[in-house]
Amino acid sequence: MGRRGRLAHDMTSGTTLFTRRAAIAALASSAAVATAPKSVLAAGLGTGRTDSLGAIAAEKGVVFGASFAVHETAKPQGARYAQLYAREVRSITSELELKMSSLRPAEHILSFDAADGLFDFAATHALAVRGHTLVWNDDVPPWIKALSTKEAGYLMDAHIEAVLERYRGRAAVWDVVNEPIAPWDNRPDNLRAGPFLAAYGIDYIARSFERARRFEPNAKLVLNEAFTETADERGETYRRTLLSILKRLKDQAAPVDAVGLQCHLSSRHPYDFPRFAAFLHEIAALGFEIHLTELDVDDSAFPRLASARDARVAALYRDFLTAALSNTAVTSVTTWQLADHTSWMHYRAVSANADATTAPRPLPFDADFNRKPAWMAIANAFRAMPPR
Ligand code: 9MR
Repeated sequence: MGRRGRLAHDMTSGTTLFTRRAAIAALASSAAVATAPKSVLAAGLGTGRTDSLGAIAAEKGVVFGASFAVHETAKPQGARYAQLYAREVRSITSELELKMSSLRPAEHILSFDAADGLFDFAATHALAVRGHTLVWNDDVPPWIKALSTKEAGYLMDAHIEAVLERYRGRAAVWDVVNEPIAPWDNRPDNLRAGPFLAAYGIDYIARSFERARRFEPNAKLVLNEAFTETADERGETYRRTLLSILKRLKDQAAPVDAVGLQCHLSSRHPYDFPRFAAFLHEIAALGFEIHLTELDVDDSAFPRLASARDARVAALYRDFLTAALSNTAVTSVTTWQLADHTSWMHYRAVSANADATTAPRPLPFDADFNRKPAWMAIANAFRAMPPR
C-alpha cells in the first residue's frame, strides 16, 4: 500500500488502522511507556478535597488544574504524586501523552497506551481532562519530514479524526491548535512554519477547529498560545498577531470557544500587568472565553536563597493572577505540573547538572509535595477574584 493509501485507511477506520505488523510494533513500543499499576493510580481517592486550590477556585466558578504526566506515577514517589493531584486539582492536562510525537512514534504506529492511562486516572478521580494538543507545527514526529505537503495535510485531518474518535466525550477541553505564532520563522504574518501551515496556509487553523467540532461536538475547543504576557517587543508582537488571528477566526465563524494563554512567567522578563489585562479585555470583547493554560515561574534570575526565591515567585503569581482574574472571561487556571521536581524546568536543569541551590522552584508545591508561598498566593488570588 502506498503511503497515501495507508493514511486513507487511517482516516476511514480511525483507531483500527493497524496492519498485523504495525500492531505488533505498536505493542513493542507501548511496552516502553511506563504506566503505573492500577493501585497506584487509584491512590488518593477519598482524601479531603476542600482545602485545595481546586476547591477554592471552584467556589468562584473557576476550574483549577495542572498538567500531569503518567510516567511520574511509575516513579518511587508515584503514589504521592497521584494523591497530590487527586486532592488538589479538578482537571488535568496531558503534558506529553496526547502529543502527535507521543501518539505516532513511527509512521504506521498509533499508540494510545499512555493516553489511555491518563484518561483512566482522570476517570478514577473524577477529574476533567484538557487534551493537549491536536495540531502543533513544532512538536511533530521526525518521520513527518519525509511526507509531501499534501500528505502532511492529509495526516493532520486523519489525526484529528483518529484521536477524537477514540476519546469523544472524555475530554472537557481540547487544545486544538497549539502555538501558531513564531516570529523567528521570519514570515510577514508571524505564523509558525511547519507541515500543517505548508499544507493549508493560515486556514489550517480554522480547518482544525471545524474538523475537531465535527468529531467532538461537546468539548470546549481552544487556541493555545505562548509569550503574550511580557511587556517587551516580543509580547507586543504576540498580542497583536494573536488578536489578528482571532478576528479572522471569528469572521470565518470557526468553532473556537476559548483562547488559551500559557503564562510561563519568568524572572527574566518585564511585565506590565495593566497592559496584559487590557489585552484580556480585547480577547473577551471578541466573545472568547480565556483559559490560563500553563502557568509557572522561571525563577532563574531571582536570589538563590530558596526562601527569598519562593517569596519572589509567590509575588509574581500574586501580581499576575490579581490582574488576570479580575476579568471574568477567565474561567480556568492550569499550572504546568504542581510540584517543583516534576516541572519541565526541573528536567531541563537536571540535564544541565543543577544542584540544590540552582534547581528551579517554579510551582506551588516543593519536591516533598509541601505547599510553598506560591500556593498561598494562588489561593489568595482565587479568594479575591470576582465570581464567574
Ligand atoms: O513540559 C513539556 C515537556 O516535557 C516536553 O518535552 C515539551 C515538548 O513536547 O513540551 C513541554 O510542554 C510545552 C507545552 O506542550 C507547550 N507549551 C510550552 C510547554 C513547555 O515547554
